[in-house]
Amino acid sequence: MEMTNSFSGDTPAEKVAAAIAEDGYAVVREAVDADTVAAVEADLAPYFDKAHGGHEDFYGKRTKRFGALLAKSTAIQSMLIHPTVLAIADDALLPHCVRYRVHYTGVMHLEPGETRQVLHRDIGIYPIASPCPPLTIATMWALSDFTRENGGTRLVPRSHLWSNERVPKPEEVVATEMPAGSVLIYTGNTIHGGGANYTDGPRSGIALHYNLGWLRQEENQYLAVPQEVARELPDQIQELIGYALGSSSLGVVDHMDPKDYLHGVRDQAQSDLCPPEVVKKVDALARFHVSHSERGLPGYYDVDTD
Ligand SMILES: O=C(O)CCC(=O)C(=O)O
Ligand SMILES: [Fe+2]
Repeated sequence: MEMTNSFSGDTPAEKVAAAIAEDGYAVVREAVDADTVAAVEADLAPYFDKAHGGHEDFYGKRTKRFGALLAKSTAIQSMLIHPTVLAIADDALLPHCVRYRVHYTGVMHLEPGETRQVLHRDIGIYPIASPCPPLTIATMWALSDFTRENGGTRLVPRSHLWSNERVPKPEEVVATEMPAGSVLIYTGNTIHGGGANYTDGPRSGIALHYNLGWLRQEENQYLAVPQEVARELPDQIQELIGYALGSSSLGVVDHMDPKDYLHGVRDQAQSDLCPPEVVKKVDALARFHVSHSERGLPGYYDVDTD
C-alpha cells in the first residue's frame, strides 16, 4: 500500500491532527530546515562515532542507538517543542492527563544491511489492551532521507483502532518516505517497525516520544538529564521532562513541587502541591475504562513486506 497523509510543512496542525486521529500517523515534510538538521548532527557527532549496533533482535544488530538526547544536544530542542508536534500531542494526550511528558529520546540509525524490525505497538510496554485511548505520541525525525529501500519506518494505517488479536496483512503495511528534516508522527497505539536497509547508506532518525503524564516515562529523564543541565533548560522543557506536577501531588519530592525543588526550594511552605489550575484540570479529565483481558495476546507481528 502507498503511504498517504504526507503534508507540507506549512499545513495547519489541526489538519495533521485530524489525519492522525483517523489513520494513526502522518508525515510533515521538511518541518525543520537543513541548518537545524546539521546542528543536531553536529551536537551528536561524537556519540554517533562511539555508538555501535545492538545485540538484541528487536533493537537491531546494525542499528546504532543512544538516548539522553536532551543532555547531548541543544539544537534538538526545536524538534522537541516543534509547534505542530506539540499541537498534535495536545490534541491526542491532553484529554487524558494534566500534562504530558517526554517519554523517550533516542537516535535510531540503521546501517546498510539492517533487517526489518518486528512490527509492534510502542504502548506494548504497558499492560493495557488495544484499542485504548492514545497513551503515547511518537515522532521520528529524519536526519537522512527516509525511503522504502533504506528502512523508512513501516506502519499499519488505522491499526491504532484495532484489538491486539488482529494481525496485519503484508498489503496493509506502508513504508515512510520523507526527505531529511521531515517528521513522522504516530500514536504509540499504531502498529509499526523499522524497515530493512537495502541501500549502501544509513537511514538516520531521531525518535522523540511523549506520554500521558501519569504513566512512567520509558527513558528515565531524571537520570538522563543531570540536574545541573535540567536547571538551565527552558521552563517549557523542564516541565516536559517532568519538573512539574502531573496531577495534584503526582511527582512530588519531599512534599514539594519538583520544579521548586530543582531550583533549590527546601521549605515546604514555599511550594503549592494543589494549585487550583491543576486540581481543575484533574477534575475535567476524560476517564479511562480499563477492562481486564487475557494473558498472552500477541504484541508482535512478523509481517514479511520485503
Ligand atoms: O527505526 C524505526 O523506524 C522504528 C523503530 C521502532 O519503532 C522502535 O525501536 O520502537
Ligand atoms: Fe517502535
